[in-house]
Amino acid sequence: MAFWRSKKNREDDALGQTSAVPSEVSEKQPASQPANRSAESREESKLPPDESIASASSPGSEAKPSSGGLFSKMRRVLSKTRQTCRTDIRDLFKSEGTLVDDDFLEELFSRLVRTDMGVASAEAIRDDVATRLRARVVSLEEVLGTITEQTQTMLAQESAGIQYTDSGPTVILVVGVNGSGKTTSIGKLANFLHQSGRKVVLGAGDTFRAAAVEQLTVWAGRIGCEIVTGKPEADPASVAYQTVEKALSIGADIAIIDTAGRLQTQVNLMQQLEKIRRVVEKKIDTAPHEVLLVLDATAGQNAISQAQGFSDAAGCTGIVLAKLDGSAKGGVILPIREKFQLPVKFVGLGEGVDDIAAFDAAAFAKALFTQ
Ligand SMILES: Nc1nc2c(ncn2[C@@H]2O[C@H](COP(=O)(O)OP(=O)(O)OP(=O)(O)O)[C@@H](O)[C@H]2O)c(=O)[nH]1
Ligand SMILES: [Mg+2]
Repeated sequence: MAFWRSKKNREDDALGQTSAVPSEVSEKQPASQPANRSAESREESKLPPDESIASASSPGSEAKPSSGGLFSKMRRVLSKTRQTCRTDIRDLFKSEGTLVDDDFLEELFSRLVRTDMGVASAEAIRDDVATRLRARVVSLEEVLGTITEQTQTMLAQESAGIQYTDSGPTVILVVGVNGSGKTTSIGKLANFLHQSGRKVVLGAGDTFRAAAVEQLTVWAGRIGCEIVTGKPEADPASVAYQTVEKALSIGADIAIIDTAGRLQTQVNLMQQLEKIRRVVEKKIDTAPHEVLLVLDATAGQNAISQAQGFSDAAGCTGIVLAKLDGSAKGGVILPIREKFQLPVKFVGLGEGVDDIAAFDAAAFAKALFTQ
């Protein structure tokens, strides 16, 4: 898709003061594939499943988020949300068609709210249906077509892809609450960028858990990209610094830095993110070029409260909505788009290496409501 290759200057982001350069960082070449890992240790370290990783390099796999593949994949992962929607809305229709009156509109509204799209979005869709179809006898397909169009309008956004720098490595910081899907999303994104010919360096900035470093190391090994790891409990900012340094020294196109999960209410940890930003900026004054907030789609409306604190505190530039495949709450993307100025850049469609797609409003709206 075109935007993967577009190079736009990022918007200026106010960062704090610079700080001392941290130490205690080691650099590693990509790790070789760990052999015969037990299911138990895989669970503990949240390693990606073997079969999905194996498909990463298999020719013909859907490694690239192309529009055609994207739509069918999106349709598949949104099936839970779509089933809820369609079944609920279909119940409002008689075989010969149904009159769009106040009762119908109120029923439609309450059924839309069940997709976790939130009251404001459901109201907007209901009002659009009222404007266009009131007092007419309509079919299910006609109403769904109207809803799809309105949803697409509401999801429309200007920028979708990564904002690449004009020169030097593009630095991407990945943040979010615990378990939202950060490390997995990094692995999938890194794989896609690597496959599209970009040189990628990963930074294992979650130094709290040894398993977190191992998880990212496995991804790097399988993808075949470089990774920078710190000693256990090293300062995450030092890992971030060394990751950017490594990216500069080897002429990498992209550096993606993982961070530990945190809540925006954890002041120390949020300050740590600030420090990471400052040290990264010390190396490249326009970095980080992207701060991606990973949200868990299965959290539904809770994902929004997660986003609210983070988007300001961490200076986020975009959202990755992970775990859409497991969610019947795909509608949550509507209030996310409505409440935040942040574009949704990627959606996570599963745990496999190919299960990430660039967000496409039209495909998403269609996959939510059409058959
Ligand atoms: N089904 C599905 N599972 C996902 C997706 N993304 C991540 N997961 C799973 O969600 C769990 C947590 O993912 P991680 O990537 O470890 O999440 P994290 O945010 O890095 O977690 P912490 O580092 O502990 O904060 C793992 O079991 C992943 O396999 C997705 O798009 N779909
Ligand atoms: Mg992680």
